[in-house]
Amino acid sequence: MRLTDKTLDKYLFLLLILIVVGLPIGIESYDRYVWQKKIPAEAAVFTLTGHTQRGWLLGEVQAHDVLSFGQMRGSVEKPVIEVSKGDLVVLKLKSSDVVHGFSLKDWGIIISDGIQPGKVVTVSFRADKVGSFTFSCNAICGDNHENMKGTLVVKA
Ligand SMILES: [Cu+2]
Repeated sequence: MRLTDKTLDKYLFLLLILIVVGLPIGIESYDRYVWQKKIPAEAAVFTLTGHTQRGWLLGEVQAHDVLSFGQMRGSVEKPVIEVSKGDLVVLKLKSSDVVHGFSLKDWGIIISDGIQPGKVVTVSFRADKVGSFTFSCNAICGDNHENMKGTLVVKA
């Protein structure tokens, strides 16, 4: 059987649809599958997404959000994460653009090999100290690198 150009087009189109729809679903469920197994239910989980202009964005950031963030130059987010003493804190670190880094020195957490776009780096620690602690990006990622900071508040 010979494929006519039209049939071939149809198959390629179908294949394209499969990839466009299937890939995000696949990544999403893989992400959920992997981390749900490792993160205990009682953990305080936060997602931080690095952005060269906007700093650390708290929460899940979708691609279309990042696009509009890109146009809003100048305003840098400095998120504050609040937990209670004794909490198991899990941070899911992501990047929306370039390679970022992460450090929370008070717990000796330093990501040395970077947070690659499209990957998730997870760190966890027990909030056993009360106070305000600064976390930052430790990979030179752009003009706003110095502003790429946030605060972890541990309440008694
Ligand atoms: Cu950075």
